[in-house]
Amino acid sequence: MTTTLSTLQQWIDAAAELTRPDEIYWCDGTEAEYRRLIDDMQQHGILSALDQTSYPGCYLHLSDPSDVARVEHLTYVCTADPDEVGPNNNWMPPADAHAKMDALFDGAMRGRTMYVIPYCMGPIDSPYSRCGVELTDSPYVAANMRLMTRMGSAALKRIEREGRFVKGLHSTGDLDPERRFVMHFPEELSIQSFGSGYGGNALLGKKCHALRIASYQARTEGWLAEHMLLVGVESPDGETHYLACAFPSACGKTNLAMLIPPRSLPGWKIWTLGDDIAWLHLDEAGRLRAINPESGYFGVVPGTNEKTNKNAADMITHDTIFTNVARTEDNQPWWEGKTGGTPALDWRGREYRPENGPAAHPNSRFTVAATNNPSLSSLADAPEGVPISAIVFGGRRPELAPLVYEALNWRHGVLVGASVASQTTAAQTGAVGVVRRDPMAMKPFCGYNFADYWAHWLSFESRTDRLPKIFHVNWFRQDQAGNFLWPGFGENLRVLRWIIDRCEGRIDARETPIGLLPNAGDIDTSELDISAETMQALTTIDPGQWQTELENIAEYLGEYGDRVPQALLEEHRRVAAEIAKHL
Ligand code: GTP
Ligand code: SPV
Ligand code: MN
Repeated sequence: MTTTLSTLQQWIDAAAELTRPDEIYWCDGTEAEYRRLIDDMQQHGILSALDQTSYPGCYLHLSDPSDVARVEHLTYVCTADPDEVGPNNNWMPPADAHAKMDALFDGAMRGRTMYVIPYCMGPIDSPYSRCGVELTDSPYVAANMRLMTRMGSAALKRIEREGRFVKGLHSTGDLDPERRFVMHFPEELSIQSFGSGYGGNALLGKKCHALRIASYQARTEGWLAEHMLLVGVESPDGETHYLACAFPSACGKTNLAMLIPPRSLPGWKIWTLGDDIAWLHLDEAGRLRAINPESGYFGVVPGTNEKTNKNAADMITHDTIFTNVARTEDNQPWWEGKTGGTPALDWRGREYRPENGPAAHPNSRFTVAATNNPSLSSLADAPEGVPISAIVFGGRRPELAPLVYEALNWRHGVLVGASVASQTTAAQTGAVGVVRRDPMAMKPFCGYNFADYWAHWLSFESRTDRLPKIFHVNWFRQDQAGNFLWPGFGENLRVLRWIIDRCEGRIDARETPIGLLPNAGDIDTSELDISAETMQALTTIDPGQWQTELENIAEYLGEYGDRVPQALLEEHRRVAAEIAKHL
């Protein structure tokens, strides 16, 4: 296979000239090709088959122990003007970055195959979708891209028709952490990633394209590319609301997107549109609509079981690539939080010993096609996407943030989003459990200056009067002993119900300085083992703590200097003044 698009062919020729692969292979996206990739990787020791009787079509990949998460400190956005990327990104002049990357890529694919992966982010016939081509020397990346994106001939056809695509060049190199970079060139619509084979560093359609490059494009084109799950919540009456929820990495998006309603809420149904990324556009009627650019899930494995998330547990029993989980004696995958089994080999392939730490890496992942998901929405491929009733922000806050609150209006909601903070997780290298600001859950993913990004969010207010309501949730409040106050998982539907009732104007709320909170008793806790005091703790605020929080937020916004929109600062002053009245 080659292409009729000369710009594509020329770019591939130039990349091959630089990287010197032995062979160039064009991915067509067929099942047969996927099988060949899997067989090939097994022969080369990149994948091993798990027990095919209990886990048919499941394989295990163990990555280099230094290469198990995104590397934010090695991720750059390279634009002509450094101010354009802001304090939220690492910046390098494009020419310097190219020189650095050219040196790394020089001859890097010798002895390897270069896979040409044309992909479409979003339904293949959606006007909102965007395409890219990833060139990689990793068959693991090729197989994962097949599960995660609409990859192959159909995408290539669209690329040839449109003549426009994001260029992604990737090589695992020698996996030397000193020679590892993920570079974005939004002005050139290109990405170059070297030295990592892991998830968000290597599957370039995901965070690199669908968030960093797409957010940059979305700003000039008037839409939003967000780190959000997309879920449909159907009531027993058959009324479905679509929610777009932005939680930082490893903070519950996949789980909420495929939640199983608790037995005490019969008749409710959950339909998954997406678990990680949403692209939002205003439609002609002024409603915000969303598509999921992905078509598969790269999800956190630890903690997945029949109780927390039966849909995910079921979905990963077949046709799944596991990365960095442990194995039992009889070659079944194993992870912390799995029901049954004991680990024999850990995620590094060593005999499991508790003193070496967890058996599965805390950021071990599953890759599956969305079609594995029992709760996949029938609208997952709808070119027009789904209309959004509510935007929900959230994070891991052991204290302070209540279970749920509603912003007073869009502008206040943008402040709530810009103020998101969360404990860091194993999804990125570095310390875990440190609360950091993660505005709109986009700290690692916004491809331009956050100050401009907040202005862009605010600008939607003047474009339509049909914007969704904005909420904030926190499933992660803890008591002194570190136990979660809220049961979470399926029970989160109780909170979604309140959110939907608010959207429909069916229920009152209590005005507080930080926004609208549920009245006592309005979050249904029937059949839950939760005390009135705990619910009280989850649905009240401590003005003293919030005063400190507002000071911290002001300090954070201050890092963005004069570029921060005045409207955001005014909103901050208004909330701070409200809190001061309650001290
Ligand atoms: P990324 O793929 O990194 O973007 O993560 P995500 O936001 O999709 O997170 P995910 O749903 O995979 O959850 C991450 C971890 O949080 C898992 O170990 C879950 O078991 C745990 N988790 C998810 N939802 C809840 C919840 O409601 N309560 C509690 N206590 N833990 C949760
Ligand atoms: C995240 O870290 O938010 C993920 C996993 O979804 S990765 O693809 O590695 O970015
Ligand atoms: Mn994510």
